[in-house]
Amino acid sequence: MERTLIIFKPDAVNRMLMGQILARFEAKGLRLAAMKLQQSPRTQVEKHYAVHHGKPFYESLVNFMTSGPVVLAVLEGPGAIGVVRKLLGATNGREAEPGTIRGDFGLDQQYNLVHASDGPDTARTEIELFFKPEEIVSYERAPDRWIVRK
Ligand code: 3AN
Repeated sequence: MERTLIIFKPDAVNRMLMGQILARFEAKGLRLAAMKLQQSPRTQVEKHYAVHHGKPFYESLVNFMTSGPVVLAVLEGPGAIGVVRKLLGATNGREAEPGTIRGDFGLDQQYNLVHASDGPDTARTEIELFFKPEEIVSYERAPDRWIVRK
């Protein structure tokens, strides 16, 4: 089962949109494998956004992501990485299609509510960066057999 890391960014927490966003992931059939609230240490956020180091928005992005608590989660399901990216929509809320999370709830490029891994390699490294193996739970929900045909 494919797993992806998502982060409810400080704007999602402060705008009290997490419940509505999580409801969309749940309604799609994705399953939570882990979830926690934390105030992220700067070093961890710097590692997470290492690919953006040196870009003009890097400093501001790290400041934003450490400005308040975030909620980290691992979602799983067939094709979860691509499915979640599609549900989120384009990075900039002004360009994201209506019907997507960013398209429906956002107007900004930095305040774009949720981060999600963009590929299998990043998903693996991001899950390892934010979660200990024992924090990830494998289980089945009763309706799972009606969500994905075995
Ligand atoms: P995504 O979150 O859609 O994967 P990335 O990986 O290109 O987007 O960018 C990571 C984060 O950096 C974005 N979520 C956004 O918060 C921020 N970001 C990207 N480009 C810009 C930009 N031009 N100005 C401000 N922030 C940006």
